[in-house]
This record gives sequence, C-alpha cells and structure tokens, in this order.
Amino acid sequence: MNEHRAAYYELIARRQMAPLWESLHNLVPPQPKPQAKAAIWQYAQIRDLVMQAGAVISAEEAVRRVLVLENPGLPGKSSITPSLYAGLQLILPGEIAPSHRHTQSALRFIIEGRGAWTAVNGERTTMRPGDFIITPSWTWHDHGNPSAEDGGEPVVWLDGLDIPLVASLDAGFAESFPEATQPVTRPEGYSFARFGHNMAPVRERVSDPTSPIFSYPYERSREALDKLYRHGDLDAWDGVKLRYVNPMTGGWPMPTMATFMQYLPAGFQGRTSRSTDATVYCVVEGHGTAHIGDAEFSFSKHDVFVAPSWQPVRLSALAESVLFSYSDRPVLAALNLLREERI
Ligand code: GTQ
Repeated sequence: MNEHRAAYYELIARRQMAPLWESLHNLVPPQPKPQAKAAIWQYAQIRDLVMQAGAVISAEEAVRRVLVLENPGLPGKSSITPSLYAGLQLILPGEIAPSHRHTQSALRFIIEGRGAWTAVNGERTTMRPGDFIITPSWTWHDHGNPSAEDGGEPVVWLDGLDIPLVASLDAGFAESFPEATQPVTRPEGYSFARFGHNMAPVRERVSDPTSPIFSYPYERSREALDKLYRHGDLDAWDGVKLRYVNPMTGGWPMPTMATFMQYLPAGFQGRTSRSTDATVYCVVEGHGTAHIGDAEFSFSKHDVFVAPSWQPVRLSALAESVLFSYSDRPVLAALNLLREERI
C-alpha cells in the first residue's frame, strides 16, 4: 500500500471510519464464504467424556450440565453455525436442572437413556430416544430424572438453541424461577391430546409462533417415514424426508429453527445439494457417509455433524439410517435469504 493511502487510513481510523474499498469483496461476497467448517462429533469418541461430566459437577451446580459442540471454524463463539448452538446435556438419576426461562428457543433431541422429563408450561414430558422436544422462548423449563431406585438412568440429549442469533440481535433475556422446579399443573400428554391428533381445541386462537406440542415422539415419526418408504417415496437427494410442523400454523415448530427427520435405505447414495441454511444432523439409526464440501465423514448412531451454508452435501447409507436435523431455515425464509440448489 502506498504511503499516502496508509497515512490517510490512519487518519480516518482515528474518527472510527474505514475505507470500504479495502473490504468490499469480503463484505458483499459473490457467494457465502462460511467461517464455520464441516465437522463431526463421533459419539463413540465422546460418550465417555460426556459421562465423566457427571463426576465433575452436579446438574444443580452447573444449572445446565452441557458440553457445547463448538464449530472448529468459530473458536470461542460457542456456536455450531453462525446462528445456532448445539450441546450435549447429561442428567443423572435423581438430578434436577433448575427451572429458568430465556428468550432463546430450545429444542431437545434425545440421544440415549429414557425416563428423564422436561417441564414446560406446567406439563412434564418423558424423554425417550429419538423424541424431539421443544422449549418455547420465554417459557419456564426444568429438567429432571427419577432416582435410580425408581428406574432412572443417565440421559443424554442434544440441545439446539438459537443462542448466537439472539446474541447477534442483542435480544437475550433470562431469569430463574424461585423454586428448583415449576409446579406441575397438567397431566403428561395434555398438550398432545389437544394438538397432537390432527385436531385442536375449537376456540383456540393462534397467537404463539411456537408449536403447542412439546414432544414429537420418535415412534410416530419413524412409522411415517417407514410407510412412505414402503410406498416408494424416495427422493434422490433426501431419501424420505419430512419436516416437523406447528399444527396450528402448518409452519415451522419454532420461529427460528426448522427440524427434520429423514430415512435413508441401506445402500442409498444420495445426490448432491446445497442450501443457505447451515444444518446440524444427529444420527438416530444406522451408519453411512456424509460428504460436505471437501470433507468426508463416516457417521454412526448418535453422531452429530454440521454442514455450513452453501456447502455441497451428499449423504449415503451403508445400513438403513435415520437422521434428525435442524437449521435456521425459518429465519432465512422470512428474510428472503433462503437459496437451495440441487446439483
Ligand atoms: O436446557 O435451558 O444447552 O438454557 C444451553 C442453555 C441448555 C437449557 C443449553 C440453556 C439450556
């Protein structure tokens, strides 16, 4: 850079100004250039470490005993994509993760163990592997696990939150509930009875953008995928893929996060696609290979992997496989920034 320019840049920097022409191509790139990298967390390699967290700190002291899955391209950001967070939460028999609420929306995808519960709006939902559970923005929520005598076992789930998105908007609020757990005022299954059977209370108004169903049981999603596959509904890119819906709107279950479940038959070799919604996958069943950009990952049951925005993704299955996934698709769609390409 010539001296005249360098001196000028120093002068304007003192007035909190900078020359756009030095950064225009970075600020307005011809296509997305994600800092986030394709990455995988293989459960076989991290499970012991997740369980060891149980001896390091109690759920009560930790408030949330979670190992954050941090994208290697976003160091120090506690983010798996620029807008989304992922973590593995452990709750041991007899423990409680105390009640709080925050403006960030959360999803729980149960990985292993059963019998723990999460409470939202006075209703507890029992967790089972493969269940997709929602904690809507600004609702009190606590998690708990029955004692070992009552059949409690260590339960691990994937937390998906819009923490980085909310942080980028400076819109985070949080508070603690005065008690460890919120009062239980409704029987388990109450919300599902009201909204989970393709029916809804007659006089219910739609005012909330978040689905009134807290728990989408795996059994039902799995059965739907199975039936569609048997009928021959196999997409060359996606296998059999369904999105979860808010039954009151037909839209996404949460305002900021979309969730999906897909089935890939044994031997499936998917074609390549890409999209601007960076996506986090969790393997529910099976094993196979994910090609994401230049990366190639072998995935197995319970692994978590992430595909950054606009990176070509190609999935193949060695055994019949089921993948859960979530992304910020509702945000991109609402802002007219969703682009997809099937290659
Ligand atoms: O369970 O409320 O992984 O507030 C991060 C923040 C879980 C939760 C996380 C949270 C929670």
